[in-house]
Amino acid sequence: MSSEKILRIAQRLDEAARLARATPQLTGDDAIDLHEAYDVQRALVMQRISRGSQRIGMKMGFTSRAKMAQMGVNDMIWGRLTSDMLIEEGGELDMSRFIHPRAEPEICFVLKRPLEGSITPLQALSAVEALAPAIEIIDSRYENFKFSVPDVVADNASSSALVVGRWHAPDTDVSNLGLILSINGEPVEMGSTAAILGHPIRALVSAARLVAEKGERLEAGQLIMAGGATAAAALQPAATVICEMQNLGRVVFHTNQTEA
Ligand code: OOG
Ligand code: MG
Repeated sequence: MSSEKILRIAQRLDEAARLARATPQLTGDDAIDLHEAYDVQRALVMQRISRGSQRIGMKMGFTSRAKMAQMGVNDMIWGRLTSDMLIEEGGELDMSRFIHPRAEPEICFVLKRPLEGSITPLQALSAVEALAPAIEIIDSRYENFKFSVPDVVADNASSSALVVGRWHAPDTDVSNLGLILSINGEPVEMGSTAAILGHPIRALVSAARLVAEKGERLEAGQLIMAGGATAAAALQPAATVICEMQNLGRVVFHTNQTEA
């Protein structure tokens, strides 16, 4: 594919994100395959970095049945996280920056050593500095939150913001922790960290393998989001969103008064 086409699509998606205005799915001249989609994603994230954002890690997508079923997708994907996406725990999300944001409960790992290629869960764990309960805020840049797998990969796996809770020791058992996502005091999603590939550490194993396919590695200091354990919940203005995880504590953020 021509680099001109990659740049054109990256610019289209970058603009949709910056203006918080949905764009149609990639069809016709802008239709792409999965390989091209990751090229678009890289170009898109480079544009953010050229505006002053820093790369802070990566996220896994569709690591649970609940997420795959909600979006009608069967393949794991990944995206790049940048510093502009970080929301302070207990902080406020400016809804005017988003199109149709949704929140989902996740586990976040921070690495103390790089990880690369084909590794075992034990090797993955030995590179973890700490882990935390987290909420990812996703916001597809496509109309009606509808996409094919290449579409969503090009759109940096819908990533838009993340809130990370208190850090815990890497040997904390996160294999099967109950969790509740609630909005304004109402439980909206319930599940277990076991929904993430049977054990969230497997998301880290997959992350190392998938980035290696693109010639990258996971770096020390990077945050790795393991993927949503439940379906994602739509966000409204003036809401308090809490994810409570067994043994790990709660993660909170608020949405402001503005409409998305
Ligand atoms: C794509 C991103 C998927 C997850 O945790 O599974 C994802 C989407 O659902 O829009 O972040
Ligand atoms: Mg996610």
